[in-house]
Amino acid sequence: ANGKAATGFPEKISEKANPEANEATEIAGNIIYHAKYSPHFSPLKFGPEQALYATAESLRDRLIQLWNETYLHFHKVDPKQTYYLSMEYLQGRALTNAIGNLDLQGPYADALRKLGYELEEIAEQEKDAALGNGGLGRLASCFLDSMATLNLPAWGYGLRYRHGLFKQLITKKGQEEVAEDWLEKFSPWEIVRHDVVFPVRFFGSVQINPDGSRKWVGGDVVQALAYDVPIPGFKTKNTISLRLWEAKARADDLDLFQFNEGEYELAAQLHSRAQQICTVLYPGDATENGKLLRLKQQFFLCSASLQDIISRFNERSTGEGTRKWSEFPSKVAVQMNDTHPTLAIPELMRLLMDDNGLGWDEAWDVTSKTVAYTNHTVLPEALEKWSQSLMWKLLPRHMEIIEEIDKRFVQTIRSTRVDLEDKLSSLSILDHNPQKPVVRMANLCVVSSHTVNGVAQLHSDILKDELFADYVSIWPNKFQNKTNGITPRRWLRFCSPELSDIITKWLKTDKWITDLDLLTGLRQFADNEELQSEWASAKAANKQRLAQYIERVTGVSIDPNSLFDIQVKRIHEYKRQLMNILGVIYRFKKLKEMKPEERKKTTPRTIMIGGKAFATYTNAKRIVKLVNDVGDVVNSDPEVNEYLKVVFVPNYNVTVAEMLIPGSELSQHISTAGMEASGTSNMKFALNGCLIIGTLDGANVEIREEIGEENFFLFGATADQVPRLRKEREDGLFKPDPRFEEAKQFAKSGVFGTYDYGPLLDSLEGNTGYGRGDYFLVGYDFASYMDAQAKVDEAYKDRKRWLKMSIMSTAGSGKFSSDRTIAQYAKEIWNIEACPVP
Ligand code: NBG
Repeated sequence: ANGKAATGFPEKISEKANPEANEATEIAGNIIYHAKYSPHFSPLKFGPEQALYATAESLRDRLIQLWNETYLHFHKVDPKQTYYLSMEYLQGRALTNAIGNLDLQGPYADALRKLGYELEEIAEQEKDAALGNGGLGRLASCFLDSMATLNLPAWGYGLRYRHGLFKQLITKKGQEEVAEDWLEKFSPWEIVRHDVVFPVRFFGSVQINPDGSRKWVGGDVVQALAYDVPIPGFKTKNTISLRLWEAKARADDLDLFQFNEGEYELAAQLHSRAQQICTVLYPGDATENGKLLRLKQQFFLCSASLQDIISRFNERSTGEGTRKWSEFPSKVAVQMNDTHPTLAIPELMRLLMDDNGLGWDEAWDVTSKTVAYTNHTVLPEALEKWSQSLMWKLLPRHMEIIEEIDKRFVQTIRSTRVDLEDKLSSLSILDHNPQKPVVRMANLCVVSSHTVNGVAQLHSDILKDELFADYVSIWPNKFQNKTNGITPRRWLRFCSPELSDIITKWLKTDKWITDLDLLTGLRQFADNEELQSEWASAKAANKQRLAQYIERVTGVSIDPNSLFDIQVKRIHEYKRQLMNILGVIYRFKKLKEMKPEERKKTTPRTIMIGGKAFATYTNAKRIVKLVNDVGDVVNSDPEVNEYLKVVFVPNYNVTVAEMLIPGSELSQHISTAGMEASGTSNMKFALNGCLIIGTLDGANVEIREEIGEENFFLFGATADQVPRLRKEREDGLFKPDPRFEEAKQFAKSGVFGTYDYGPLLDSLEGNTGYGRGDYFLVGYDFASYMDAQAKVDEAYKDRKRWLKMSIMSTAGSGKFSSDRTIAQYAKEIWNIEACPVP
């Protein structure tokens, strides 16, 4: 259906702008209206792409209406509002989600059919908004969906990156990165707010006024311009905002004189410097320039968002003079998603003191009652530390404030906690190490926030017992756990409609979509043959769809009757994709050694691995290459490829996940215990009836508790054993399992091509000069991993048992709704309440 003529619109449908259209003919009329009068393309064609934009714009009308109603309602009621600050959002596609949340699925499908299209075909045209890296960004997006659905007065703030996360190409060389271009044409979902503009300063100096007050002056000033992405709640009017900032120069920043002299680049240098800020997500930070740019991005987000928050606080004051600043924390909660938005702390202090005349104590009281911090990792390399000299250069006034916060903190500890004196060098915010003086952002967050939380119980315990243990002794009540969650709308209702319908049928209600604990009602039917057979056919349909997708993007044809085993996530050594592929290598070798009759008794498997490696992370890129090389050999081996296929799924993103997860049967969450803060794809897989093979790490622990240990393939060391095992490995006391040695040898033997895997595989040795000496304990866990895999093969042969386990997985996943997570944040951290639009 491409290139339908716009002149061929059905005559009976009258074109009409109509934000309230909710039946098929009206909707079709609204779509035609947009195709004709918001034209973005030449007028004669109405191809799938044109249809996407016109359809999106018809929805946008409705979203704008709901957004306005929500805004006005919040304005009138003036509730306490939460602002979620995040450098990342992984929104994915928006069309299906908007139609689903507005409950207009049927009418939209009919409307498009009248215009000659299937809704799915149109939805396929949309690009992912990938303004994030991985779990942390997708979590932020799930949270927005839940905030809107729960009618909470809450907004997200982020940056409008011109290019989101890179597109991954797989070539002979392995992973190659290409710039992604989600705004190539434009995004139909964003609304530019030309009246919401704030100045953001960089560099400059601190001026001391005669009255002793201080002011940040000079330097470069860029403008932050707001773009709102409406976030509809599920079956509610409430529609909130993801406000994304774009950096712009001011008109008079163009040096007309220079321009007319022919010095075009010089004349526009302020413009181009402003533009750099939002050009890409996570610019490389190996160079000084790269670091400076990242710090600019972080500050830009914080400064623009806080100015906006403060202006809304003032605007909502109820007429009788201006508001008292002491009221601020009862109207505003700021949540920092990891340490990236830490600069919100000194920026709020600065705005309160220097622009609004508050004294230190008053400003500190307001700030520390307003901000809260979520930690998302204990990996030392991910705990941000910024060079003090860079900070002094870019943000001189903020460094003064940070020094003062640190000084006061140290003084308080010295005078009240002599026992902590020798811990002060690690507790303080500023690290004065003469080689490399830095600001420890996590410490600044802990000292300044009223609440600090981890993202799964085990992770929160590690924060309290290890990373932040000394702070706990100072502020025992500051630390909380908020186990992550995922939105059941996108991750079940919309991505697997077949399974959803079965669940609704058996539970006799679709209320589970907003009350996910109701899924426990499936437990009583887990053995029921009728449910099992419906369940199996929904899974089979999803597998079929996935197999077609895999063939289309990789050319590899996979058997829909084989066990679909998936590991998708960022490629990182601690996530141990290397252990997975070593297991595959071992399996391949054994299959090769078997007689044909023996092979027939094995469980055929298709192993899919996907994920992006950070562009400069060499070992991660080697892993990608190894998976691809193994796949090439295995998939073309006529003896075994009936029993084993290995596929690297390219360019993993939200949309690809929506295809993979419903078709999965086994998924791997196999990080070294203690290293994966939570994981969230584990929740999505379990919710879709996929069984998990995993370690006792992150949220795996709680998932296993909820779905029952008999429904989880557990292996590996526990977090508390890890330090001892690392030590043993270092001391040469570790005796490897023969299977581990055999797999490594085979990998090195050249069967998988000529690429030199030496450096990668050597990282698994305990005693090389390479460095970490199997820091991630692949060697130690390999034996129990292979044993667990053997149990998987056995369990899969028993179809009834497998289906029961699958149903039990879904039935036990209620806890992992982000509605539950967000309700807890709202009550236990933000102190906000629902504010439904009447
Ligand atoms: C990631 C963790 C995941 C966790 C997500 C969301 C960072 C810094 N952390 O385990 O690695 O699920 O955050 O909390 O990206």
